[in-house]
Amino acid sequence: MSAEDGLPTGLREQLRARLGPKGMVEEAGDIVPHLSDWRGLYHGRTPCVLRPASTVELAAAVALCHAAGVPMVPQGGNTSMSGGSVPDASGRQVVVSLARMNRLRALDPVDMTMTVEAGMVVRTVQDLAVEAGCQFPLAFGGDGTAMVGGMLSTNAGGNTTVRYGNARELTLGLEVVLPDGRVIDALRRLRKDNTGYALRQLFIGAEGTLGFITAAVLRLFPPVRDKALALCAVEAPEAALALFRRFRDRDETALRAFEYISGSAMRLVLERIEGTSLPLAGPAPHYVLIDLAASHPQAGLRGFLEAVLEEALDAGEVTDAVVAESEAQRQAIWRLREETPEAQRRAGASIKSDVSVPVSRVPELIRRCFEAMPAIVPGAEPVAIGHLGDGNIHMNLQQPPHLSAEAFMAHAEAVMNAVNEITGSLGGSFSAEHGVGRIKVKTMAKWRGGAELETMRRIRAALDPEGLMNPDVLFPPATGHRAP
Ligand code: 2HG
Ligand code: ZN
Repeated sequence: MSAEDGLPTGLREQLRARLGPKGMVEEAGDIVPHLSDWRGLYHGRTPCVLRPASTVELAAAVALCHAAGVPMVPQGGNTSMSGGSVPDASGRQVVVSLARMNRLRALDPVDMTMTVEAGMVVRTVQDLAVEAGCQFPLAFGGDGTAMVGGMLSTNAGGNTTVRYGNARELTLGLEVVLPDGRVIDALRRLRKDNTGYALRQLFIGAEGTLGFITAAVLRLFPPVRDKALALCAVEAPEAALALFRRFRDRDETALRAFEYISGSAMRLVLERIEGTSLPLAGPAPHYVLIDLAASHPQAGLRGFLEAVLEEALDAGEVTDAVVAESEAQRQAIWRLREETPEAQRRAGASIKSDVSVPVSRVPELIRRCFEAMPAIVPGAEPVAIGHLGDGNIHMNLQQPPHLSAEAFMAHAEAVMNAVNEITGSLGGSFSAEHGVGRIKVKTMAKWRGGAELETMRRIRAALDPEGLMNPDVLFPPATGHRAP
């Protein structure tokens, strides 16, 4: 190994020869964007960024790195909320960007499937599906930058889980480059395929610890031909849950998203994001965004939405509501929800917890966390948004003006632990959709320790005995007993 190079002798030349000039980023300035995460929590180093153009090229590069014992960090759009896609500070971990592998391999509107490469941006998947007269329903705030590989490696959920499930439920087949460079080609577009272990489900959500997802067969659905959307003011989290139950009971097939926005989140967006305004009579303690969609062009969703809202107003669940009158207003209302993370970023540092509980426990989660978080950092305001319909709330705390970002972030662990304790007591999960990444490896030991984590370690050891794949995510360092 040459010290300043960070790579074992000869490997750089071998990689150059295999990947060509476009396949490697070596200039320090060009490497920089690959070294930090979106939230600015982690800053690492890497000897180079590999940018293979095909599965064959990637497999060859991985085999070379594997033979040389070089750790690899897969990277797509680099939008991880948990620090899952950047290298550590050692300067030994090679970043492998999937960005050039962004082709559409097949789209079949009869089978309702789309075979895409890992570097395709999720928004492009959505757009191509619409062009073909279908839809790919998975949607989340970062989908204009995030790529298919990251979407699958974190089992992304987002806004439409209530109707369509997570990335897992939307994937029929996968192609994977294993840590030693061998390729699993399981790009089958079958709804029934009982041939042993569902291996694809192992790689989905593995955060790159078991290999590189290079392509996937995604499920498509009939297009949205009728839709309706409302923003509602509600007095209490219990009312938001009651409203969700009302809509689900009247027609659960109509719900496409049922989102929660705390009064504090809405205020931050209105203050920090240009061009936003509240389309209601005045501010409220909590808000709910209801998005309905159907493939039938005359599903009558607008009338249905108004009728159910009328009932909810009579029942006191809703205090004010607006129904979108145009596509522009619809988008403006969605922006009020989707811009919260950006508004939080502009307002300073934030301590984030991405938790889920059974949907019945959401009000208790909100109440208890809103009390517990400021008790740890007096003066700091809880800011919560989330996907109420599937029980996933982003329970965040905003940096108060009287504390520096550093002094505030020193409380991060205590705040996240408090939220996790409450979540755990309600039968929930400390990571709903953002993954474990680096930020929650310790939490993993506490909440998934014992046989569950041990089984994951064994699976990992079977596929990657040297621990070369994304070494710093998911697993807490093994302690004491013999762990594989
Ligand atoms: C969302 O739902 C994202 O907007 C980000 O998952 C949540 O910033 C957050 O806490
Ligand atoms: Zn989310």
